[in-house]
Amino acid sequence: MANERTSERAKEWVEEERSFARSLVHSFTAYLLLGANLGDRINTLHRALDLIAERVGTVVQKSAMYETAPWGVTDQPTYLNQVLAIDTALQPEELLNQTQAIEHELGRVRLERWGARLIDIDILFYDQLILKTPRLTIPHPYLHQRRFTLVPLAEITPNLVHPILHKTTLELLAACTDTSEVGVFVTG
Ligand code: A4P
Ligand code: MG
Repeated sequence: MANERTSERAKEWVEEERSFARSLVHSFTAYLLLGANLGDRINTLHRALDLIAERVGTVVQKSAMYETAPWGVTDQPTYLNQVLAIDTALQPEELLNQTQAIEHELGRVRLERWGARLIDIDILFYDQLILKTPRLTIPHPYLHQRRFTLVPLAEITPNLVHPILHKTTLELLAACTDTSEVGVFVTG
């Protein structure tokens, strides 16, 4: 009993230390899209969120989980998608390193582009940064073409302005010609 209390207190200290350390460094707001269409999709999204909170930064907002028709390669199972807003001190490339490590840890195997996967984590925005390197394009180049991204994004940040297209998430959604089905996922 006493041991449990001590270890609970130790965990609280670690968390306090972490948030203090974060408060000393400048943090950035990044939006991440999680997608899963194989295996136990709900559990995978929960685990991804936990690992992101542990290694990437504070999860400040999360959308509902959405059940979405596959986009690109349509002959594959439906996806669960979710968007997270995180405060992170990581630089963009470090953020990608972490999200890719989490994908690997959760069993992601890269097979076909746009094909079925246990987990995919895309970086949608990183503050108002515009970046194009061989490894990383920010904002995500397809985000404005996909309802499975725009609908959950609009739920948590309808007025965020795209730094290249100069439109809010809601305006991008209104202009989006994608008609694939996207609905809030209801369990049971
Ligand atoms: N990369 C460049 N920019 C980024 C970024 N902003 N975020 C590079 C993340 N990665 C970025 O990605 C390929 C490479 O993109 C990475 O090595 C990274 O250096 P990947 O995840 O290995 O391959 P992929 O996901 O098959 O290709 P791609 O082009 O990233 O596809 P998307 O855009 O991720 O689309 N339908 C529904 N309903 N829901 C989905 O979630 N997802 C996809 C995949 C297709 N259809 C879908 C969904
Ligand atoms: Mg991807």
